[in-house]
Amino acid sequence: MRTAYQNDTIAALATPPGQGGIAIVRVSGDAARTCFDALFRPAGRQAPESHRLLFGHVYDTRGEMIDECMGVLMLAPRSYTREDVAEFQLHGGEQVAGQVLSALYELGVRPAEPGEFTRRAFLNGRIDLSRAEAVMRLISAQGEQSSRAALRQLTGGVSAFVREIQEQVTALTAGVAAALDYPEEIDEAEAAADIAPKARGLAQKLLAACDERAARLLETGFEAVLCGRPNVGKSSLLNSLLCEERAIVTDIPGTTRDVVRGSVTLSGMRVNLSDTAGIREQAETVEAIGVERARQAMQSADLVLLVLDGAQPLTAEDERLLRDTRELPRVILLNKADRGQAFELPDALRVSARTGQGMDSLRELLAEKARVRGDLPLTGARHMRLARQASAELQNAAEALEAGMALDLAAIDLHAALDTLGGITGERVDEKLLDSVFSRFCVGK
Ligand SMILES: Nc1nc2c(ncn2[C@@H]2O[C@H](COP(=O)(O)OP(=O)(O)OP(=O)(O)O)[C@@H](O)[C@H]2O)c(=O)[nH]1
Ligand SMILES: [Mg+2]
Repeated sequence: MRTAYQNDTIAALATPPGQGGIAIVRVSGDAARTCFDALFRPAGRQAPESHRLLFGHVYDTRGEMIDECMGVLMLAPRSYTREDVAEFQLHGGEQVAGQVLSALYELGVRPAEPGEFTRRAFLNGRIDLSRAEAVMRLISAQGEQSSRAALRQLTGGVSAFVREIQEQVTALTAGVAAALDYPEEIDEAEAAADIAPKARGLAQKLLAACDERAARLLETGFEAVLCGRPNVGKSSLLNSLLCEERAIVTDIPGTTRDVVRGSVTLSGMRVNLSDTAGIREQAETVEAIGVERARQAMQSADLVLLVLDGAQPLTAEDERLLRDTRELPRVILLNKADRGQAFELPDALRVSARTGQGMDSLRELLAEKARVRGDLPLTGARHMRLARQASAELQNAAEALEAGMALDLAAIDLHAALDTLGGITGERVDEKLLDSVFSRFCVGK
């Protein structure tokens, strides 16, 4: 673990910028305590003691009062960064926080870079890299399910899974080393026959742990696209699902020209809905572009909601859309159920954007389709990339052993896999990786 970084003292606003109830300025580093003593005066002459929230006032370096505030000192190592940390909880508003930060800068503190507090927590060994990333995912989580996944990662789900595999790979390397060191006692072919299937099993376990689709859904949400010919009620359905008048609704066919988007959270999952231009052949220029966009949106959707007017007989355009979407993941909605039913279609859901009929079933269906397994060991893109690489290396080791190649060749692959796995938890990382992980954080975290 590298700890020889510049242990200067950093500060940043830890709450979101702009207006708010309170603004927290966080300071971390060797000078945190002296800065705290210099700027904060507790009421009632209480001596600042670690981990005790105190009421008082904060002053600038000339002794002018900036604000009434709460102050807390968290001395190393019991702090977020494992360094001395001070926090000022100020009245919300950038002005006050800005003045406190300026005072700190005058005392020699420097502004923190994005993610620098968490980076220090990592460098000081308080959390491993996968947990640091979990902190970031928790901050940016878009729905309850993604925040739960991030929390699982934060509490060590990824680390535990990876450590277990690392231990088993280490055991395999020990087996190979023993066979190499004691050729008289251990038969090489027997050792190879024992180790190869185990390496293969671990390779498969790693692959099975990567679920790219689930990761994407947790990160950005489930994409559902409303499509159909003009005037069937796509925009009305979007508005009804979003519970707001997002898209323009008129009785003129061809009202929607562009893709209109909105998001809802259903059973803790973020569902992104797109309303599209009604699809018809004889559309004029602007509308034709909209139709093209609608077709593109359909192709990349997790689910196509094909809307038909259930109160009118199917048109040639409807028939064509039914054919065109047959291979796509789709659900057929027969809208305008309040106006009666002109035809039957198996597996179609009867709804009415006007009366709300069937809308609860539609929400349930969307939630069901968007659900992801709750026990995924790996959901971060970086983790999955490394897990796939380690899996391939284990696979190579197995193949080398099965092909009867020298054991030390397999040993090279096994060590490579260990290295790769170490990259997930951050045991083996370089500065560039740290920069790329932490630069995605916000300042103050
Ligand atoms: N009776 C009834 N009318 C509806 C229903 N849903 C939509 N409408 C009406 O149908 C007309 C078209 O609705 P839109 O939501 O604009 O239809 P669209 O599919 O978005 O149309 P384009 O944007 O032109 O493709 C409007 O007059 C709506 O009020 C419904 O469930 N029942
Ligand atoms: Mg529309």
